[in-house]
Amino acid sequence: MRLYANSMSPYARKVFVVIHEHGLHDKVELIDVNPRQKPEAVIPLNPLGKIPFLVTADGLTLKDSPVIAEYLDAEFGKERLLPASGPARWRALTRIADADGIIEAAILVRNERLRPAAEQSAEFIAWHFGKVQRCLDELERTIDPAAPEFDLGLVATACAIGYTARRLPEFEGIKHPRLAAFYARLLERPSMAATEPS
Ligand SMILES: N[C@@H](CCC(=O)N[C@@H](CS)C(=O)NCC(=O)O)C(=O)O
Repeated sequence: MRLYANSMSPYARKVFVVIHEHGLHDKVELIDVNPRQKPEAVIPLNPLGKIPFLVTADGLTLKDSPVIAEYLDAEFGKERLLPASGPARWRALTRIADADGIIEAAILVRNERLRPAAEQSAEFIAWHFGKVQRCLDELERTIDPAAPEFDLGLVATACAIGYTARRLPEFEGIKHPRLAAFYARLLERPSMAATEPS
């Protein structure tokens, strides 16, 4: 299989964790690509121009990090990281949706801030920043940093926390104490430590 991704992508990090957890390095070849810098490597296979996407051994092109992560987990994992059914599955999927929403809003804020100052919209930044802030505040209230669970929902949550801490100065150093403890706990997992962008 070929995984088109980028080692800095917070979405792809979920997929990297699944690969690590299930020992799939021999099965998945990483094509490290930045779609904006090398669109010709991405667009013919994925017209959306986004990474990650996975070309399977059967020639299927799977897109969207939750889909790819679930595919690798369901097809190749022994102990599932995404529960197959029941409340634990719906909780994990909702955590993934929230985490990806945090990342999406954080990317929009960051990209807007990278534009020339005179062209930036303070309203746009505030709207998307508010999403990140509220979701992190909610996580701070609800997450149990000491709970011993580990599933794809929590991996996604940690990927979002790690991304906001790296890319939005307001959250650098992980300002929420329970989230900091949670992130530190997940980093004890070799798959999380190995996939932390440098
Ligand atoms: N929902 C997608 C989002 C993927 C995504 O936006 N990836 C970014 C890289 S982190 C990208 O490819 N951006 C280029 C673009 O949107 O044109 C997923 O979870 O895989």
